[in-house]
Amino acid sequence: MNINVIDFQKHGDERGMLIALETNKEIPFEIKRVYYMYDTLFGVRRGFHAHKKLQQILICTSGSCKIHLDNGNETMEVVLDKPYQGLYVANDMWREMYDFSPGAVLMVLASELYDESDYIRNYEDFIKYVNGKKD
Ligand code: T46
Repeated sequence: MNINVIDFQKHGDERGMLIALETNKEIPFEIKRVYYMYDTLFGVRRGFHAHKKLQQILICTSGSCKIHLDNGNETMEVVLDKPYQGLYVANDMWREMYDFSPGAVLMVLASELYDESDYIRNYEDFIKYVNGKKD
């Protein structure tokens, strides 16, 4: 599976580090929404859905977590543990997030506003949906 982990440009000096992210520059789409997860406990697994249209960049701005991706044919695990890296997650991709370290913050930049009808929350439905697109 082709996974795109983007290394953002670091602007650092003796005061510390800064990352700047702009629509259609570092981020390959127009950012319409930003949300973030924090206080997710280590044993908790979340996500368990795919999106029909939404594209996202996932950035673990603090601590670490793991992302399980599944395109219906292949799966992959990605560790996010660097605040200067972003994982691009395309549409039609099942995702689960887990192994959040204490204090982890997972920030998400999204290409669309929140829309529950864009979610596929049942794995069998997801497989049918991606297989149906191949016909
Ligand atoms: C995704 C992964 C990485 C809102 O009201 N607005 C929002 O923009 C979002 C994202 C969520 N919510 C509400 C809906 C639920 O009542 O917040 C609650 C938790 O959302 P959800 O269970 O969908 O959270 P996760 O962590 O399973 O998934 C989220 C995103 O929903 C999803 O798009 O790709 O993070």
